[in-house]
Amino acid sequence: MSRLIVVSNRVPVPEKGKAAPAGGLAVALQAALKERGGIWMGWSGKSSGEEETPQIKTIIDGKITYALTDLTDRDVEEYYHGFANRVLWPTFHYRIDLAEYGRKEMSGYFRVNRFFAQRLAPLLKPDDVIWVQDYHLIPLASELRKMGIKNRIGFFLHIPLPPADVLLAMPVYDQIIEGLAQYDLVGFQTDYDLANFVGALVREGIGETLEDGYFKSHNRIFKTGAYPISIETAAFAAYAKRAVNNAMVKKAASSIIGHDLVIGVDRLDYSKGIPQRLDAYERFILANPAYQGHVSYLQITPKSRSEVPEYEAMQRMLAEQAGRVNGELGTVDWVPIRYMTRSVARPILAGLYRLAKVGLVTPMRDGMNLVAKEYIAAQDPEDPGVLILSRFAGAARELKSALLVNPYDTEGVANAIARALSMPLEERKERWQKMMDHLLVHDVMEWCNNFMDDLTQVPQEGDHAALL
Ligand code: ADQ
Repeated sequence: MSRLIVVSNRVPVPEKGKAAPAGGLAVALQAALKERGGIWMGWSGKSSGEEETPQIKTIIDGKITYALTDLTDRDVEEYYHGFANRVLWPTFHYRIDLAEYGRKEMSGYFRVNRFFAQRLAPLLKPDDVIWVQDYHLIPLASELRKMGIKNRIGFFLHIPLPPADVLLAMPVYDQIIEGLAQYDLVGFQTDYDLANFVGALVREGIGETLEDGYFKSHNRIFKTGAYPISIETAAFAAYAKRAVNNAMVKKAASSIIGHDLVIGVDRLDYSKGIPQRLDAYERFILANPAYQGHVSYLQITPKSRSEVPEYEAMQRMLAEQAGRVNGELGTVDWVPIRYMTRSVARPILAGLYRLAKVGLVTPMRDGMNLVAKEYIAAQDPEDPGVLILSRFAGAARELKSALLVNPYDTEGVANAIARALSMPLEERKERWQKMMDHLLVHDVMEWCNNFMDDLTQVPQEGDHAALL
C-alpha cells in the first residue's frame, strides 16, 4: 500500500497529555495516515521573523511523521492574511465586495506554495499518494509538477466554489484554475460547487466534461467529484451522552431550568451570518412575547483571524449587538442572549448541543458546516432538538429534514425559531432520525475512504497522454 502524504496549511500535531479530542477531519486523516504510514506537512503556525530558509521540523508519532515549517513575517502577511484570507476566502464565499486584490499578496501566495513544494519534494517517494487540503494550497500541485513530481495528487476544497461571474472577478482566476487542473483528483463539498467549477470552465471555453467525472482542461485530464465532509458521528454522539455528567454542562443545565435553550456555535466570520441571526432572534422575541423570560440563546463564537481588521471590527459589532438586545429586551431575571467568545472543548460542546432545543446554523454561505452535523449527532434520541439550517450551507444538500431557511430573510428565520420551539415530539423524532441515520452511514471516515479510493485509482501523470 502506498504511503499517504497530507499537506494542509495548519497541522494538528497531537499534544501529549492533552485530553481534548481532535476534530473529525484530524481524526479521519490521522487514521488514514496510520493505516498507510506517511507524512502530514504544513505550516507550524509560527513566524521565523526575517529568516527566509527555515528548516523543516519533524515530529514522529508511530507511522505518522509531522513535518512543520515556519514562515517569514512577510510570508504570513502576504500568503496567509493577504491572499488566502483577504482574496480567496471572501471571493469563494461570494463576497467580492470584501476582496482586496493586492499584487504583492498574490505573488506572496504563489511564492509560499513554491516554498512548500521545495520543502516537500525531497521527502517524497515515487509511489506516495499526496492529498492537499484547501484553498491555501491550490498552486501546490503545479509547483510540484514543475519540479518533475509525477505522483498522484488530490485536492479537496473545504470552502464553496462560486459560479463563473464571481470566480472571474479574481484577477488571477486563470492561474487558480490552471493550478486546480494540475491535480489528478479535485474534490468539492457538494454537487453545487462541482457544477459551478465545471460550468465556469466550460463557459469560458477552457474545459470539457468527459465520462465518469473526468474533466479536461489545460492539457490535462483529471477526475472531479463531490465528497461531502462529515463528522465522527458515533463518537460525537457518545461524548454528548456522557457529557451530562460534566460539571460545566451540569451548570449550564441548571441555569436553563424553565427555559428553552437555543444554541449557535461558529468561528467568528462574516460568512457565518451571526449578526443576521441575532436580528432574527430579536424579531422572534418581539413577535412572540410569551417566550420572554422562557428562552435563552447561547452564542459561542471564539475569536479568529484577529489580525485581519474586518474580523476585529466584527467582534466589536457583535458584542455591541448582543449588549443592545440584552439591554432592550432583558429583565432583572432574564438575559435573552448569552454571548461567549471563548473556545469550548469538544465533549462539553457536545453536551451543550444536547441541552439545546434548537440548533441555529444560519451561514450566509458555507462549504459544509460541521456544527449542523454535530448538533444532530449530539441529540437525545428520545427528545431530540430541531436543527434550523441555512440553505446556503453545504450541509443543507444532505440534512433535508432540518428546517431549511434563507438567512437573508430575517422574518423567515424568526418564524422558523417559533416553529422549532413548538414542534411536537413525534415530528422532532421523525426529522432527527432521518438525519441521524444519514450521518451514521456518511461519517468522516467514509468521506476519507471515498476520496482515497478515487485518488488511488485515477491514472497517474504520464498515463494521461493516452486519454488526451
Ligand atoms: P469552518 O468554517 O471552521 O470550517 P465548521 O464546518 O462549522 O466551519 O467547523 C467548525 C468546527 O469548529 C466544528 O467542528 C465546531 O465544533 C468547532 N467549533 C466552532 N466553534 C467552537 C467553539 N466555540 N469551541 C469549540 N469548537 C468550536 C471549514 C469550512 C466549512 C467546512 C469545514 C470542514 O468553512 O464549511 O464544513 O471547513 O470542511
